[in-house]
Amino acid sequence: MVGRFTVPRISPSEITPESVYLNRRQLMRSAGAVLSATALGAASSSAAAVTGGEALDYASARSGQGFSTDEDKTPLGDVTSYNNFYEFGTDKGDPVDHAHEMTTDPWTVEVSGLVNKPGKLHLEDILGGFDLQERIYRLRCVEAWSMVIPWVGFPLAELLKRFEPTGDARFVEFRTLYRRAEMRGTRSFTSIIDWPYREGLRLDEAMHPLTLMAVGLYGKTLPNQNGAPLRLVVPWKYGFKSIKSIVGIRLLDSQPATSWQTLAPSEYGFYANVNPRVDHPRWSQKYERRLPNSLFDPNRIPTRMFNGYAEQVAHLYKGMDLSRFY
Ligand SMILES: Nc1nc2c(c(=O)[nH]1)N[C@H]1C(S)=C(S)[C@@H](COP(=O)(O)O)O[C@H]1N2
Ligand SMILES: [Mo]
Repeated sequence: MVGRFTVPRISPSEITPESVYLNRRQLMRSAGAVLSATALGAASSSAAAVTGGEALDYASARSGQGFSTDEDKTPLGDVTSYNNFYEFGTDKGDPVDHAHEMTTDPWTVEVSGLVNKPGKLHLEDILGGFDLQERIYRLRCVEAWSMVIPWVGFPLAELLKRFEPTGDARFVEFRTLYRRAEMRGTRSFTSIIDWPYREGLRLDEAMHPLTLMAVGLYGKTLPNQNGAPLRLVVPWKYGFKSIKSIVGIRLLDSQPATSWQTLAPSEYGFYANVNPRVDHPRWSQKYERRLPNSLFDPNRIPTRMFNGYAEQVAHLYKGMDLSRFY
């Protein structure tokens, strides 16, 4: 149920390479930058390396210039040691200590629901089958801290198109791996989430050119604590929407239940767009703590509407009351 707001319908004919290309051109025009059209060859040739357990080198991923911020990047050490990944515990340091217990090879993502061609993708297909780009995005957690992370990935739209969403598809649901033996946080009696972790997007949000499937960061394979081998990155929404270690993607005609919204609907909405004007009951959202920071240098900066991506995404929410659809 989405109340008064009418969810835009996207017909399959609109989900064509051409429309994605046009969206991309619009985005680049608004960002005033030109995306390099250099094709990437390295991804497919190095796919074998991942099955061998070696760290991939994505140094040759073309840069998604029109999509990237030039703000100072958060150092790799902070990006990989200050994490939220409740499957491994609730402390920020738990994922770096325990996420290595998760095996990510082999890895399969099942795409189902309202698609003409349901099926499975293996990690090799993903790494070899998409043109990888570097995107330097801001990540804003609802807990009022933020980072700037250089991701390596590809637009989610390119993956969805291959499975051909039907005309009835209006939402996308994502599901994280749930493997109790390898995820100590899911075995904990203090665990509050009804596993597996689930998230969702409206189909037009999922098809937006900023919405990324990340397979790496800082030019290398995604560390387990950051959601290996592939995770969603939706930079204009609070971090909890950017679901990690995805094994299932389902196209639906109605809004899916998501983990945090189910747990505390008054605190976490389905949309979860970064919005300094709508406070969380426990955290003001007007400012954020940009990592790295310290007690003496809190690095507190104002939070921007849609996390600074308003120009690209505000049109998606035209006519919606964002204090109601938080
Ligand atoms: N499966 C899963 N995905 C998740 C989470 C989680 O606990 N489990 N935490 C979310 C939250 S709250 C944030 S802020 C980001 C953090 O991503 P990072 O650790 O790579 O910075 O991951 C999101 N994705
Ligand atoms: Mo978060």
